[in-house]
Amino acid sequence: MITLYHCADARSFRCLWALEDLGLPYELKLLPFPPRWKQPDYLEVNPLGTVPLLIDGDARLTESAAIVQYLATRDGPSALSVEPGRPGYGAWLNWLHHGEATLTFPQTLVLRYRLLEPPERRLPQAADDYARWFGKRLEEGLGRALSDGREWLVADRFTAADISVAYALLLAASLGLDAGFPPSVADYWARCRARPGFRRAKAAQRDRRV
Ligand SMILES: N[C@@H](CCC(=O)N[C@@H](CS)C(=O)NCC(=O)O)C(=O)O
Repeated sequence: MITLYHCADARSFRCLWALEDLGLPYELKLLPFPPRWKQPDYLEVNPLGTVPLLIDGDARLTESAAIVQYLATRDGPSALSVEPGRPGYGAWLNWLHHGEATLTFPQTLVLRYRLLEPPERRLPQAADDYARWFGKRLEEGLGRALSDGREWLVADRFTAADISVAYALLLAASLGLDAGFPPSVADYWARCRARPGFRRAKAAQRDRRV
């Protein structure tokens, strides 16, 4: 049985969405955020204190993009994978990791220095700079890619790459950065939110909220 440690709408949402989309059985451990303060015994399970943590037999993974890739390929080719040697394989991997490394990372600085730190430790200039940095990368990367009218990022179908990138859009919406989405990105984000797997993942975290 796969176990996923998760906080509502944190990066572990990518993993929950992939589990739901693939229809894999799993146990969900829903934690309060941030677990290192609100559930310190979690540090015994994951000394990093971060979510996601996915345990599957002897596999222990703590990187959300790697987990989505792992789940998509765990049992061989799946609806969410693009296989080595197939058209779009390189683009699939690149978008999968772009979603975290390029589109989510700058937003965590906005989150921290605009909202999470106590007022006296906030850094409006850093938060504003990284909000702009995110906006530029979004426009130059995802916005430009979608301007050819494609529905999904690779292989003419919804894949794990879309899950990874769409999570970055979810976080942007929660930070109020979605007002700057180019129209093609706003439409893509609406398509992603309408996916049955996205809705089931949202319901799963809602039903088990602590
Ligand atoms: N690169 C990792 C980052 C994991 C991470 O930092 N997760 C955040 C939630 S989105 C977290 O657990 N933060 C709590 C903390 O750092 O104490 C991933 O993609 O999973």
